[in-house]
Amino acid sequence: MIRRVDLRGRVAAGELNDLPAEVHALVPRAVFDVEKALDVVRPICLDVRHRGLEAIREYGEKFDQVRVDDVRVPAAALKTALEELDPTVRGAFEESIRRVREVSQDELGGDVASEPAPGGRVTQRLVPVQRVGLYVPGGRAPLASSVVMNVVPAQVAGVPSLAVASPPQKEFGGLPHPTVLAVCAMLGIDEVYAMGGAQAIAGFAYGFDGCRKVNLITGPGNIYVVAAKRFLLGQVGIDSEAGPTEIAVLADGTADPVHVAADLISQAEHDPMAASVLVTPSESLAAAVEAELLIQVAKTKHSERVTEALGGQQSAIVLVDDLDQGTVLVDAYAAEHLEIQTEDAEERAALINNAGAIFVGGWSPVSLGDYCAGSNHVLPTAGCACHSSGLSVRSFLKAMHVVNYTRDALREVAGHVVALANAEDLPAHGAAVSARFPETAAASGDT
Ligand code: HSO
Ligand code: ZN
Repeated sequence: MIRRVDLRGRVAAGELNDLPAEVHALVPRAVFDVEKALDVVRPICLDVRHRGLEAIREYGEKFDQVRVDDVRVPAAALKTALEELDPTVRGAFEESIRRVREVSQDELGGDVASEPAPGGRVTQRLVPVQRVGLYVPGGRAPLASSVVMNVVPAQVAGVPSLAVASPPQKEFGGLPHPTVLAVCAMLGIDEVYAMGGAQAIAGFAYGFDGCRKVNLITGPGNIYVVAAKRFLLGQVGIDSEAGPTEIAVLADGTADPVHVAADLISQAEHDPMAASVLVTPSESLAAAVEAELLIQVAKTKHSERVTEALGGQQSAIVLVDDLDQGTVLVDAYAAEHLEIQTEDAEERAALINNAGAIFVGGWSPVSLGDYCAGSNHVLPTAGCACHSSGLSVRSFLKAMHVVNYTRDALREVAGHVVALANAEDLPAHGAAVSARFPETAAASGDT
């Protein structure tokens, strides 16, 4: 079901720092060949650039098997979707939205004003990106919760113009999934497009008849969506690349094997390429989780997909000498989601530098974070957590320095500017300052 990697006795304590190099060989990630997908998406993106809406329609027909003449979802369809949303689901979305909004507001921060010299002011102003395109995948299950995770932080950041794209679904007459539409309506988003895949990303990046180009595209997607974002980077801003989902669990003998197994299965449910990794020094926990997996996988709805994910090379139970070695290992692995289910979970979480998000203790499972913790579920995968952050209100804000010096403050530092300009053989830079002080010959630096 899930393979074991036994690391016990293989790494001396003093060699812990070399462990990261081994980790990727021990637990190789699923092959997610974005480079290869680039060959497929490049012509699609260029075609959308040249032929716009008609190209989007044609690719929709080809890949989503449905011809959509009106790519812009009519307001009436959004209204109907909300009216028809199950009240229990609506209540759950409302709570999810409330929590993500509260966390986003707390994280908002504000402008930072400094005065590094008297009369010399530098203010860092936070400015929202002016127009954002949010992508919501269709795929196996419509991830309507991703609408919340993208839209709410963008709204809290103050983004004035937001558009959503989601693939047209044949069974819904060429509209995106009704739950996606209902959540858009709940959040007051009225600009929604029935378009998916690389053609949707290119449509947002270049704009097309009826849709203004956006400045930033966020949201997860399949390998073609990821490749299109990579291809269009520069033309448009993007969030970090999202590959197949990952969960790593660092656990000791105090963890409940029933819960650990359930959590490993929960993320395996997304994708046959999903990675579920348990790292533990406890032989008895490893054995109990293996037994539990057999019981729970047999009963779970998507058991075929889960079995494939757990059986893949990207998933494993890794036995380590002790929790310190396990901590180094999970930190090097830089999982999208890291659960820490140990007696000292909080202290251990503080030692982690690399993870998309950390879930501390036995009562903070990843699926809580997927929907209702208030945290964001759009997180860096494939080890990108060592350099990138998950989506948050900050993803939608740009920091802009505003420089405002008085005459005296400029005169005070003029000599330094001139000296540095001359040192770089850029005397015109210095002259732009000294020209303002003709009376101070010394400040010109070229006497
Ligand atoms: N675990 C996924 C997000 C998600 N789960 C959406 C359920 N719905 C990636 O973080
Ligand atoms: Zn999930």
